[in-house]
Amino acid sequence: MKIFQAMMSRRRFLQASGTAGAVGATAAGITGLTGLTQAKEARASRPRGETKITKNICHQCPARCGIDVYTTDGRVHAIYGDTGNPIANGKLCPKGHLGSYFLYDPDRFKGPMKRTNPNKGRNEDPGFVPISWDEAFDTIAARLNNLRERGESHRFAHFYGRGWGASDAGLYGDFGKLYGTPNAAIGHASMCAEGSKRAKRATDGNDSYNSHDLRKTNYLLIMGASFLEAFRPYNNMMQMWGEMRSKSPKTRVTTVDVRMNPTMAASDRALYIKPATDGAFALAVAHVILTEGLWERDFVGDFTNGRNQFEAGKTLSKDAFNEKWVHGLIDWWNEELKDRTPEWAEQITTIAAKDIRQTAIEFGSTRPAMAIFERGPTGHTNGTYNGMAIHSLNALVGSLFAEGGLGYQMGPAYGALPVNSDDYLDDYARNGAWKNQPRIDMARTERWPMTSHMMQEAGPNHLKGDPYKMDTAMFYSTNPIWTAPNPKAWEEALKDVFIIDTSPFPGETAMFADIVLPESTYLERLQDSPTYPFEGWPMTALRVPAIDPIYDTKHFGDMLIEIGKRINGPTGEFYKKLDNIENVLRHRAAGFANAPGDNGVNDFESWKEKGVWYRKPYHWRQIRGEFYEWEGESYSKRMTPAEVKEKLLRTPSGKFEFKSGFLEQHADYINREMGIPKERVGYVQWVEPKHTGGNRDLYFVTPKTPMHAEGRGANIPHAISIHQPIAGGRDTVYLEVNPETAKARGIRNGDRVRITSDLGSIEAECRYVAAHRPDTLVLPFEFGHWAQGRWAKDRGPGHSGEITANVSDPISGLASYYTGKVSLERA
Ligand SMILES: Nc1nc2c(c(=O)[nH]1)N[C@H]1C(S)=C(S)[C@@H](COP(=O)(O)OP(=O)(O)OC[C@H]3O[C@@H](n4cnc5c(=O)[nH]c(N)nc54)[C@H](O)[C@@H]3O)O[C@H]1N2
Ligand SMILES: Nc1nc2c(c(=O)[nH]1)N[C@H]1C(S)=C(S)[C@@H](COP(=O)(O)OP(=O)(O)OC[C@H]3O[C@@H](n4cnc5c(=O)[nH]c(N)nc54)[C@H](O)[C@@H]3O)O[C@H]1N2
Ligand code: SF4
Ligand SMILES: [Mo]
Repeated sequence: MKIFQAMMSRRRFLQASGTAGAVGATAAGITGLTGLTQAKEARASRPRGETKITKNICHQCPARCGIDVYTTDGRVHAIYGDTGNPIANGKLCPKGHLGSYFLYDPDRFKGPMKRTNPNKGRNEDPGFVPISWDEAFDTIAARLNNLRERGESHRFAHFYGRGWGASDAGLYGDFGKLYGTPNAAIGHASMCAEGSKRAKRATDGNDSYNSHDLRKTNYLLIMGASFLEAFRPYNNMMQMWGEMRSKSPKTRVTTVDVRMNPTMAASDRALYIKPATDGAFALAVAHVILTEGLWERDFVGDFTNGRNQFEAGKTLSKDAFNEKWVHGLIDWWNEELKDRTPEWAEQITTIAAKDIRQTAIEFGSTRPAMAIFERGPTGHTNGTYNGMAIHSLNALVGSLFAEGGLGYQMGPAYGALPVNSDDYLDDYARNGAWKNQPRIDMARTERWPMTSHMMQEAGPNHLKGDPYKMDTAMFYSTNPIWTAPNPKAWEEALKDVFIIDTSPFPGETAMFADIVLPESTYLERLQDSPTYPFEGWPMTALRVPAIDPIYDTKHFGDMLIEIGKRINGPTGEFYKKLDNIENVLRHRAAGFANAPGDNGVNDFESWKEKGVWYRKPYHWRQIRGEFYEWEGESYSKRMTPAEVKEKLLRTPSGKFEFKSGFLEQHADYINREMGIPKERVGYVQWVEPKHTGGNRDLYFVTPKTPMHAEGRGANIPHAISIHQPIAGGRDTVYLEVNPETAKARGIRNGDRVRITSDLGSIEAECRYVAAHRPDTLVLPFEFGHWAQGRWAKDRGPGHSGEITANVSDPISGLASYYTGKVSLERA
């Protein structure tokens, strides 16, 4: 009898899991399995097939780890780190292994659809009905052609978040130029980490994140960057941590944060800083490096008489110092730094003067040393100035382009596209009215002259009709209706815009879509992925589909090309020649023929096989104050100052600027927006932050955790169930509160609490964490979705974005996510 029952259930299981792509059914079958016997039988009954391993790139964060995807009988069943990928080195963070949950998410969109309910809102069912791809593309193209004919093509906007490379966001430039819209590429950078890029642009002239030579560094000062939770490339950071902390001499680490994160817990010294005051700390460190005579003379220069004359409070004559690769040092000292003593900084940062001095002496006397930072110091209204002060420390100790120091990421040796967009411009593309229109987000206009993107402004601007109203907007891997600060403004804004969403999953933006064009998941698509800043040498990886799309989905790049083909005039011709993404990538890979990768990759086929092209070494090196280029065997080609200015230190002076020419070019704007006297705007300096929240008494940060995948991981059940390992969050996230702070408000561990900002309130469950600053509340980001599938929707506490005001650093445009003050009470 028992045997009969077991056989029955086994048969039922096999029926349910029948191989022909019945993916959702299989998941249900597995859930239905309860006993060990059944599991064993399921294993025994698995049909034997050949296992195929394909190369791919994890999609969950910008680390871009290379993965080996294991597929047997058409089913992806395992993902491991690719041993041949220099970032992954055969390892992954826990999220990487969970990628097949995206592929087999039962809530995925199964094919293109259109909306039937004209009303949009959280509680409106969109009434999606399936349509063909042709109908979808024709509908969109008809709208775009019509806009163009009316001279209103600027009212079409493309929004993107995680752009990967030449096969997706890399196509936007040509689209904008040919079709005629300034809004062809509104990226999420200003909702991400733009502050560090702009701080670097202002000081060393490069508008980019740094590459790092972590293996060789002996001192790391980490300020508001989650090295062991988020800092890019995350998985590799964990590997580097192991190397740095086990080599001899061990890399010493001081971490400055507003809460106890794992990085701080693992460091040699933990310094709790008052939020938004990192600039003051870094200036005091710089002050001590100078007064103690610890600066790198080969890079910075020296006093003409060879004696250190930096003395607190004392101005100096410019002639007394010969600057080498820095600009404005003595002016900076006289105008700002001479008074920035550790005692001064203690008043601002709450970090004891003796700890600041000690950190400065260690940092200044250990070579090579690096100061790194990310969204902590820059997620405030004074973010760019904070970042500039921190980055100045790298110049003072000569770490730029040095062994064990910081560089800039090189791009891949890609070939040209088969067609050149310049040959396909019609009169409208060249001279149409669209040319005089600003971007909808007002980036790079008088309103935000120093920014590259201002996505968070686009929704509110549309709402005001200033500079105009959008007509149609297409979203690629971004969901600002949920991730932007004050996202409810976006819910209002997107009601009367024709929305095209490309997410494979039913996210919030998709709920407002008029047309859904579901993209294939990353395991099903062909896509390139040049590395984010890593070790500097160029690298680009490839996503090779592990299986054919299991639903009726396409690659975003192919959607863009298909829409392009349907645009009237030469634009359509251009896209017909481009044809498809594989063609694009084959032409890009042709560039490898003249620059074969270190692993032998020299064309499209070998790229597919190995999954990654890279070419070491890094091309440039600064050695004891001289810059060299690699010449086949060594860094032997000495660079002239003109070459350094053109290729590396791309500032007006061709040097690292403590008095920033870039900021001085915008003196009127900075003076108007930040109240800094015009003649002082260029200096790396302390600027008071402007917190939102009026008299509220607590800071509020929403940091990333190891299980967090930007805003797109909440539909992975395993990831969200262990999202907050430190505070013990299971299937939810807790609000982490210092017990003193909680008790003063009569809040017990585990109580339901209300967090209130200027925008309103959200509720959460309180968890005592004694290691955080008493004035700072911590609520990891990713929960509180009102869409995004069954595991994400309505789970956990309220959404932190809803109490995050939309204010930004006027210079970088980075949304000040960490700057709003809140109050806390029992709910
Ligand atoms: N695991 C994981 N890794 C990721 C991502 C992910 O989703 N998950 N996303 C990637 C993306 S898109 C980004 S932008 C990066 C971001 O990488 P990070 O900037 O490193 O990450 P955050 O968690 O935003 O913030 C870093 C730290 O700043 C602290 N902080 C807040 N305010 C202040 C302050 O005023 N001063 C100081 N010193 N510290 C402060 C926070 O407590 C936090 O520990 O991570 C990338 N890596
Ligand atoms: N309160 C608060 N808000 C924050 C932050 C914070 O710390 N606190 N962090 C900010 C940061 S650093 C960032 S980078 C932004 C990120 O914010 P966004 O730019 O909005 O990016 P994601 O949240 O990752 O949204 C990705 C969207 O793409 C969809 N998607 C997932 N996979 C695919 C795919 O394969 N193809 C396509 N076409 N779509 C896909 C998802 O369903 C989702 O709708 O959020 C910011 N928002
Ligand atoms: S989530 Fe990021 S760090 Fe983790 S495996 Fe994927 S790409 Fe790598
Ligand atoms: Mo980000």
